[in-house]
Amino acid sequence: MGLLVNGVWQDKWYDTDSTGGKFQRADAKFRNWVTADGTAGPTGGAGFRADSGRYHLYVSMACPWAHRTLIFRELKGLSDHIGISVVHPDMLQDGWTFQTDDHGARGDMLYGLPFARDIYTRADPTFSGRVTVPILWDKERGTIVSNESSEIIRMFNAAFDEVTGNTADYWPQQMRNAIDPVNARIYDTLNNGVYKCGFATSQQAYDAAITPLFDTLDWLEARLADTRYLMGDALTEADWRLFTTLVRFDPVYHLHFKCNRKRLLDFANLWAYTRELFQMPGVAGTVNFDHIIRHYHYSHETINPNRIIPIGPELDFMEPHGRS
Ligand SMILES: N[C@@H](CCC(=O)N[C@@H](CS)C(=O)NCC(=O)O)C(=O)O
Repeated sequence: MGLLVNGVWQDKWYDTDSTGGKFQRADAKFRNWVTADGTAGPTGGAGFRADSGRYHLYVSMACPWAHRTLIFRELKGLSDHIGISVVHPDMLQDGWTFQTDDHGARGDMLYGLPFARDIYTRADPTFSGRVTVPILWDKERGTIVSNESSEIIRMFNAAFDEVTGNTADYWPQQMRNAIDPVNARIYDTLNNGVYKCGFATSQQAYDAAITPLFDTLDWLEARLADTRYLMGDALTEADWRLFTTLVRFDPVYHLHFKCNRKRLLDFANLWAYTRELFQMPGVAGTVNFDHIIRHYHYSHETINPNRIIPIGPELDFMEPHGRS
């Protein structure tokens, strides 16, 4: 685990000394947008037109943020148009690597580089910051388009529609004002909330994160008693952003991140909803429990110094969900 400083790798865990034990996630630094015609998006520069075969996605199958982009690649019919490389689940002193020895990681499919940090320095030899996944890479310009998953899924949602003919819309214009605040609460207290609990290095920091996390789960459980999806009958990006955290909850966050007041299994609506999303076409293939369970428990030495991989709960995501 580490970061680049002026293009040079430094092996360092997150700094929680300066924040009273709180984990604070740094903002992603590459914020360009692929658009249908290559005009600039909301941030960054122009010149990233949606073409088949031009872009490549670097992901970890363990990572909930990368997982969102993999789901959108499936839902939007992009798998023949955007290639992927999968990092090895163990993230140790070199950060994410393209090691290929086990677990089905097949290395850097574009350049055969050893480390994910090499992708960052290829884009910017003096890059400073954390080397995170997902990374959306432009093969034509030889640079990173974006390393922000919430923006990559919005690009995938719309920019390639003329390439694929797939016009399914998970962020419809008329629902954006309703979706955005739901996303914001789920991001702060749950998607990122599990990390705030798990990476806390003081009791106070953990206490401040754990109560809002379970308040949000209670709120979602009540909401899903009345509606099929978060926004009613329409399945939107809000559901997929929530799903990647829920699917990891019992196998990882409950034990490893100490989010253990209840299990996902104890929330009848949320558990059935998670199963429904899991069972949608193309989604199960994006969920790799071997990488998920292995990555967190093996990589986080400060939390699990002996790197023992727990057996994990028995969960049947294919059990009929009964929601309609
Ligand atoms: N804002 C980013 C966050 C991505 C992120 O933090 N990914 C984690 C993996 S789950 C990572 O690569 N962490 C490496 C590090 O922080 O050094 C996004 O949503 O795309």
